[in-house]
Amino acid sequence: MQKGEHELIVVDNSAGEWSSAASALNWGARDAKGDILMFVHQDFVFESSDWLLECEKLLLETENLGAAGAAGKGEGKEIVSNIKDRWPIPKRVSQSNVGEVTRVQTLDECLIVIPRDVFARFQFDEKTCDSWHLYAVDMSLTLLENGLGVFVLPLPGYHRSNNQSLRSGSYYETMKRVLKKHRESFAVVHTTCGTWSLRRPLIIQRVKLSILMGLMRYQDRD
Ligand SMILES: [Mn+2]
Repeated sequence: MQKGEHELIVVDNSAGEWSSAASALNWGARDAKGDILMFVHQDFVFESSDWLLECEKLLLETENLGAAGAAGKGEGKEIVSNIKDRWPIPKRVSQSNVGEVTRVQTLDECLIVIPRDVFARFQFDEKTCDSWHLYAVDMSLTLLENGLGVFVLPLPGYHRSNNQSLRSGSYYETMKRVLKKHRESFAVVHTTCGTWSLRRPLIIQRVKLSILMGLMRYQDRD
């Protein structure tokens, strides 16, 4: 159980009521009462009981806050995060440790925190992100375009996920629309699932990435 005042809103899509994460999460936020909104996957584990308190403290110290998350990617080589993923054997998503609130370009979807007043101006884009992917990436880019900062929090956690999204066709369909939407503002988009150029056709980049993933899978068997 988490310490600190909070309200839990469970968005249950087991009956298929929503056709996208963006629409489900926008619905969930509609009646939320807090000043800070946290959108978190059902398979994300807070590994300490004061996670929310720590998070709130860090957010209050962060100036020009647009959004914050548990994992993100900027221009650096590695993913910025202190969390682990993979199931059933956890693995750190990054080799280096984050010691402070760190600026990134985009956040991973596993956890994204947005102040209520920011969310009043920018909801998740249900048209661009009409699948289950990239809604936090798109939100991050929109916030940057509007002069707000996007940050990773130096907090631990465990995302019990095996990152299957890169193998789905809807991921690339959504990515195509995200890149098109933001192509005036960014030459390159860095995500926790890879870096994408807005100037080269996506299909070429997709082939390259597939080859890379094939090699990684091969190495994993060692
Ligand atoms: Mn997940």
